[in-house]
Amino acid sequence: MEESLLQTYLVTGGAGFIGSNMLHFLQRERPGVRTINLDALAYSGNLRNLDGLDGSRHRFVKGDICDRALVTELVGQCDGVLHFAAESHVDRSIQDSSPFIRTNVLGTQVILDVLLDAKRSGASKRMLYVSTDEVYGSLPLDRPDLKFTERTPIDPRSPYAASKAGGDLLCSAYAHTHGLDIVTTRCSNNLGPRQLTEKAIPLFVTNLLQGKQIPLYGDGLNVRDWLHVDDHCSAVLAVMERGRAGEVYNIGGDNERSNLELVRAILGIMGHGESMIRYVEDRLGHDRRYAIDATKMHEELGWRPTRSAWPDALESTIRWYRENEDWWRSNDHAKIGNSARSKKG
Ligand code: NAD
Ligand code: TDX
Repeated sequence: MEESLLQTYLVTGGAGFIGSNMLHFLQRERPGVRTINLDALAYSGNLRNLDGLDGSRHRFVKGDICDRALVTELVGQCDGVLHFAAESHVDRSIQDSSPFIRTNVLGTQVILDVLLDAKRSGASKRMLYVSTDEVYGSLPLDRPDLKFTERTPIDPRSPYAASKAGGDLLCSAYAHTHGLDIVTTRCSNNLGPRQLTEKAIPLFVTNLLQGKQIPLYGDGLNVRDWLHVDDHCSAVLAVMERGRAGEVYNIGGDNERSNLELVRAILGIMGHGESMIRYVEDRLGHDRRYAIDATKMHEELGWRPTRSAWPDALESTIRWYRENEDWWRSNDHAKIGNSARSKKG
């Protein structure tokens, strides 16, 4: 897809963590692009995330991606779709998977059907589906040589990952069967501003800011591959503009840390000792290790992370939470990990 042909993107889930960072990123990097932001303002959506956007280039529409009439109307007004909207928290999917199936599978199907209608009427539009590395399942700790590539078989292990894999597979099926112009990204764990306090890093940091302990699941040795959200956004833009139709692109920062290493780094930066760690009952089915091989992004699209250097990315993220207490206090209702788990031993 030619960059110059894209005038307006429909961004779903733009009031959430990554979607809102994408909107800010687009305004900085692509002044000619306009955005329509379709977001249901679920518990995870926050209009404050849109503060600072230039309203002449951004329009917010409160609505559900499962609302076919609304999606049809908005797809009619755009040149391409960046599909971020989702139920995104693994622990919530363990408590109740219904909203995950509805939004992540059925909502994605609605958008695909609307794009199919548009194509049949002669208006083919590209969609980028924001998938996740979690669709690949889990890697063992004793095989550091193994990483997920785009050819690794899908093997989701949480209801969240299964619902994302459902959307992901529907995208590839519609691309194959109907020739829809779909590109898919599978990114590793993001950190950065405006992430909800239910997720590990904001939860840990804001707990410390309130003098509370960090709830660390299990033995703390599970490994995640951390990427700054701005690097995720630059990768999404590269794939949207230059990715090949029907292809999947892995996105990651080669930045693997065990949760214990992550927690120790946070404690060090924030000036606390290990007494602030509270080992708690493990997450059910807790995936041991995620690690992304992003060679295809490097070699085919020339993309490289520029904001994910460690510990700078962690330090700047912690600084954001220190400086935006109003924001995270207004999101505190989202925390579930802390209260839902009992102390171990
Ligand atoms: P988030 O939970 O912060 O935001 C999700 C947004 O989607 C919210 O604004 C919410 O209101 C909106 N939404 C939910 N259901 C909706 C519906 N039915 N209709 C319209 N809007 C709806 O999530 P996030 O962390 O920003 O993740 C964004 C996307 O990136 C998701 O698809 C997620 O699977 C994917 N992803 C996230 C990460 C990560 O580390 N957070 C990593 C890889 C991929
Ligand atoms: O209280 C906690 N204690 C803890 O030890 C929480 C909330 C998490 N953890 C651990 C679980 C994980 O190993 O920290 C790690 C990160 O947890 P989350 O922030 O919940 O992320 P994760 O489950 O890895 O999934 C994230 O990355 C992939 C996003 O939430 C997904 O949306 C994305 O697809």
